[in-house]
Amino acid sequence: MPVDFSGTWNLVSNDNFEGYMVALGIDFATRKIAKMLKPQKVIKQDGDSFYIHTTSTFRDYLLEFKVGEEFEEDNKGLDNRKCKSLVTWENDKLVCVQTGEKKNRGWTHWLEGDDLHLELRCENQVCKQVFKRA
Ligand code: VL7
Repeated sequence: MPVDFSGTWNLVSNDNFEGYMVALGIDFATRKIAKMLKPQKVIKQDGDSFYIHTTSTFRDYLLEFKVGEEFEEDNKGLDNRKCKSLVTWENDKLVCVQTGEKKNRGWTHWLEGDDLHLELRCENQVCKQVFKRA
């Protein structure tokens, strides 16, 4: 059975989100609000087609892609930098490389038990998020 990330997921831990946001150049006032948030992710997966909607009381972000197909990402409402993104499978992990102005930018999703894990990377910063099913 291939891995299926579909579902509604609530953030339960968020390690070094501050460092990740600093690396992205997010201003102090925005960081202060952003780090209080408990975002929810709604993921719809149909084979290699993904819809990932991250929502919060402050901002939300929608990403749709197919694994193996590079796309333009605008990061609207986040750092607003454009990049070229490519998501691939590495075994059962979903790995995104975001090529652009920021070095070493990307993220990895995987399932562990019934939890959804997300590692967000930018430059020398790694943020680790864990989500539980709503
Ligand atoms: C998306 C936030 C910090 C700006 C607001 C914070 C709003 C809720 O890209 C992401 O996930 C991938 C993988 O699931 C799918 O797009 C992470 C949150 C990153 C970066 C920037 C702070 C302002 C948080 C949208």
